[in-house]
Amino acid sequence: VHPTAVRRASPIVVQSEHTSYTNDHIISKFTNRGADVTIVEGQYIVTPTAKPYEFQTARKVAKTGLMMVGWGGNNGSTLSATILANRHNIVWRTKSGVQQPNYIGSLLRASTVRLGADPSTGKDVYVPISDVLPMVHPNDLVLGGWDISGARLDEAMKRAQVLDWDLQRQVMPHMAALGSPLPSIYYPDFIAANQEARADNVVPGTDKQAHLEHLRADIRKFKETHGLDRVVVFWTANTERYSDIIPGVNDTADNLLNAIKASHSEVSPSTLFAVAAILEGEPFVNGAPQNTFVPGVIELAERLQSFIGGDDLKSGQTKLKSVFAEFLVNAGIKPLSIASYNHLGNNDGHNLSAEPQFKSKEISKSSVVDDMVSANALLFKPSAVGAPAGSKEAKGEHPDHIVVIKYVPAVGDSKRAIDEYYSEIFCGGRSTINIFNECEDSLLATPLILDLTILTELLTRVKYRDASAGKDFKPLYPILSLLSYMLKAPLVKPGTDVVNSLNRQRNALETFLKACIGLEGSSDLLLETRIW
Ligand code: NAI
Ligand code: DG6
Repeated sequence: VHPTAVRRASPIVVQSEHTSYTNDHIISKFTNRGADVTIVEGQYIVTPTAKPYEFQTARKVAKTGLMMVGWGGNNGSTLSATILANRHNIVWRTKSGVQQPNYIGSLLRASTVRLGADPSTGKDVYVPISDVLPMVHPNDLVLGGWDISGARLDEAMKRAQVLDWDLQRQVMPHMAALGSPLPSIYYPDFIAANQEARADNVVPGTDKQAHLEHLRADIRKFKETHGLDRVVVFWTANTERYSDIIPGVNDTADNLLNAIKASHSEVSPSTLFAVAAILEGEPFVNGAPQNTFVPGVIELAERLQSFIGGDDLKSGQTKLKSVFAEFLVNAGIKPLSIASYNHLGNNDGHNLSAEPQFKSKEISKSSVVDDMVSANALLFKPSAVGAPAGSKEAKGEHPDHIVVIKYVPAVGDSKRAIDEYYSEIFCGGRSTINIFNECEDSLLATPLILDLTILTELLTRVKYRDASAGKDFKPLYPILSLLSYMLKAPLVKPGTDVVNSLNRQRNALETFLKACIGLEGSSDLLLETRIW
């Protein structure tokens, strides 16, 4: 491709032997550097490794639809209204003045990466992350989805009580034009009984195979009606209870498909949606904490090479925890206990006031410090080999960690969260740090749904090959762990470690995006500033 054509079509042009551009693709060479470490008689023997890869990214952004499960909820309606406000450039009055629509809180649309330095000034050059590779713009997403509540989108937005009235008032006709969510699958046993009154828009019957076919037809129809290349199916519906993992039912892909045929009671609505998306070859992202991805779903996604990502949006309290706990442990300070409380009064809080649904959330909120703790054996005794299973020694040392959520209707969507970090410091000293934060829950969550959708679409366009073996390009592994930054309990390739550290998650993503244009990952070495 002629360099001028590249320049016109792309905000960044990499001039290097590692990067080439065609009309259809960006192709890059990347060396994955690491180290093999073995311990021999107490000594670490380290062998640096370097493996060459090539990435091929399709340049044409897919015309993308976002089908939300739970479209009429706080997140679904807020996301729709804010996209419409941005698309139609609606400005509104608040008590503090005139407010412009924006995408603040979106990693992709509102944060930057360092590309390098300007040789004439030596100053760093930063670009929006969304400029690194071609990505869908949130304003261009085609919106749709399902909800067990049939409220039209304008009514749903009003019910959510998240957005300023002047914005609601102006965006109302656009929201009304979106219509009502499609009828959804409602198995009352999976969400709190207090949600029953909402369920006036459900697909009739109890035949789960028929329900699966129904959802697949919905996805196909949405795709056809809007002429879409890609549909991301996104669970932003109520948190479900955990499904039991039962051998013969949901432990393998075939067993799960048979369990759906037999309308087995342990197949949840979210699992059914995931299976429908996978069978349609469209990505599915789980924004809630339940174990939608039972082993059978993962096997099915692998078998059909269909992308999945989850679990549970990491918006406020937990995001801060993944930064703060890492700060303590990496500073050589030993957290002894982390006590997290929050209360909120929206419908999510109402659903979570039931014990089985709270349990799902408690699990996803609790796992977030595990990797930081296990990375520091100087502070926390690792699990003892040979210790009785389930014993304290087998689990290894860990800070006490509790999570409490209470439903307080009066505060609505404005969540209040309190965290106490109680730590051991130098020579037996103690430090207590308390953090209180208050935020509009859905306004933190909404940009994450956008980031997850946009990244997911991008990752379906990236292929790789092992350059040393001269193989053909193939898609990435179906579990998109590169989405981890936005997720509380990241789903990863079975057998690989979960990374919870927010900094490491961002670094992984940034390094990957840069690798796709043939640039090395970010180094803060800045050697030129440290030598003569
Ligand atoms: P919400 O309760 O306002 O909305 C959920 C919607 O899902 C409701 O409209 C409900 O009618 C619908 N629903 C329930 N079961 C359904 C089904 N089977 N099919 C289709 N629709 C169904 O909740 P919100 O605040 O929008 O949150 C959505 C989910 O995202 C929850 O699971 C929540 O735990 C999770 N989440 C929210 C975060 C936030 O900060 N707002 C952050 C992390 C996760
Ligand atoms: C109560 O914690 C409600 C939850 O759904 C949260 O608002 C949501 O999971 C966000 O959690 P966090 O811990 O990231 O703020």
